[in-house]
Amino acid sequence: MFWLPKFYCITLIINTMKSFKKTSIFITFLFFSFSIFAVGADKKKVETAEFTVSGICGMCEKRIENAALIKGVKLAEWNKQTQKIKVIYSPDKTDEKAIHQAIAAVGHDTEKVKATDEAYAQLHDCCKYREGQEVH
Ligand SMILES: [Cu+2]
Repeated sequence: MFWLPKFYCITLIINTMKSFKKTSIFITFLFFSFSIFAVGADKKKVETAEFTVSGICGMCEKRIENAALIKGVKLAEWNKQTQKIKVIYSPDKTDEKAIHQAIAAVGHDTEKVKATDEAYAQLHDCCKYREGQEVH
């Protein structure tokens, strides 16, 4: 019976190859998860800030959010009821102060930067929040 050891030998080779395949799949998987982790760590370099911005209507919302979306800002969401804006930005490209200034430049006061009278005067009449108008 010469075929038996041969058979075992082949089975052994196949099994070794199978486990090698599994190992290489595992190693490949490990490698990819590390690269994904590395990319994820890189992309995680963002900061979130929330501060008060004065405004009263949907037009204000668009104006404030557009102004806040300067380079490096990934998300800007202003809520007229709470008067708060939430921004997500990359601290490598910009900072919170720059966002305050950009919003003030289009006529809206923030809790740190007041809009100039000139910028405020450019606002639409229904957006004149300093006149004691209700949020609408
Ligand atoms: Cu408005």
